[in-house]
Amino acid sequence: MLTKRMELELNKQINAEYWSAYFYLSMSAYLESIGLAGAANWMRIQYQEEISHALKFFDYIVERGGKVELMPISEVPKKWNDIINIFEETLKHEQIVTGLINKLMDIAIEEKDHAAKSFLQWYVDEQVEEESGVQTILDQLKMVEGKGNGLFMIDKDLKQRVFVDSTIQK
Ligand code: OFO
Repeated sequence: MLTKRMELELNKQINAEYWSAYFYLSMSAYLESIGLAGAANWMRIQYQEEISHALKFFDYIVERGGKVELMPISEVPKKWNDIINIFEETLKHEQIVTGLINKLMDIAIEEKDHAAKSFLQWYVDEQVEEESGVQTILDQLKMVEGKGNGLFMIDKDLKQRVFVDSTIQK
């Protein structure tokens, strides 16, 4: 059984994951509007990943006999300066999410919830991948100053990304 505090914090994280999904979908729409279909695809896959992260929390609360409570999703930005700015904001956001996951882990420790600690470890590891994947793209974009042939090639590469549900693979 989850403690009330743990249940509330896990529910809040469902909301944070949906906010992330919405954030990346908004970026995807913006990237489509400026003709970067590959980067738009990458963000759309990112959106799908966030949905899978949210559902993993949802299923876990149910499995532990808790109550899922969905909260309103607050507004997301709609406009950015350029592609480098988008990936900088993405990295910044993932670093914030890493902080939220670490805080959840701290709460699981305080609540002496060993099962939740084990569950949350998946997200701790996932955040390492999230940050490093975004950092790599950001480095490449900076190398080509986010423009010209270099950007064309990176965008082509980002078009290749497909959704793999890592929540059921690990
Ligand atoms: Fe759910 O990892 Fe990104 O936000």
